[in-house]
Amino acid sequence: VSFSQQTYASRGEKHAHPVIKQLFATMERKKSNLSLAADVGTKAELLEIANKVGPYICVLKTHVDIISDFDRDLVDQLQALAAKHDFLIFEDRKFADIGNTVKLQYGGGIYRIADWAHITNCHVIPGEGIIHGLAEVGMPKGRGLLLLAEMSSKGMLATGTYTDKNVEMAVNNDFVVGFIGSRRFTEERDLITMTPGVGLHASDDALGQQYRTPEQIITENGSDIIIVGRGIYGPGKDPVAEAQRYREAGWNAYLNRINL
Ligand code: BMP
Repeated sequence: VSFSQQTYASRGEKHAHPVIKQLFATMERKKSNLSLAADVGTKAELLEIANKVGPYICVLKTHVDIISDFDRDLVDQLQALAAKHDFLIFEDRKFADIGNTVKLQYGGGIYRIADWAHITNCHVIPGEGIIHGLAEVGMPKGRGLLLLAEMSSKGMLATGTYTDKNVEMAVNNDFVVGFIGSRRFTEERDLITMTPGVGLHASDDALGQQYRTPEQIITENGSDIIIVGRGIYGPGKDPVAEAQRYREAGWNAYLNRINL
């Protein structure tokens, strides 16, 4: 049976990676396959939205380098919210340099991402060394890595053999737990897919983002988690009401899939 037709709970029970085990258990407990892309500019705004929307999500996705007043206390408070509301933290760093450099970027600098992010991601444009460099830092801490096998934006270049190479590298590296992309990529091991570019209606923004619906992504394409940003906190929106709507839409799309 394809992984897409199994429940999150049963996949979690069998999973070899501790982060994904924890993730599937969280998803099942909260009946949520929703990740919030919290692209806000200040510490106060990030903490506020994480606290409000936290009850409805399985993963909080951050871009810490857009926070103007980032500090150590933000990390402490985010970790407290992750414990309080039962979600994981995914720093969407998109590493893209040689193994030795990404090792320094992941473990050090101001952000020290490996200390607090359960999950991060990278492009494999430099070759497999990027995964090995990140793994040296992240594996001992029990972290997981996603590869950007595809992107959601118009004209993106991650297609064909480049996407296939991502899948090959993922299957062969235990530190890799899955992909950013639009669909399920392999049955060789239970590598998850998280999908950005999700809206309740298919549409675009002015800078190339393309939105597809939870049904397209979860039910039809077999992805595991929807990532939603502006659909939840965009102008004029009530983030709690929208998060509830997306959670329900994502979960129903999953129920429809496993009942197929
Ligand atoms: P929004 O739903 O507001 O369009 O936000 C999408 C989020 O997902 C952003 O944080 C963006 O950086 C991220 N993202 C994306 O949109 N497409 C990709 O292919 C990969 C991403 O990480």
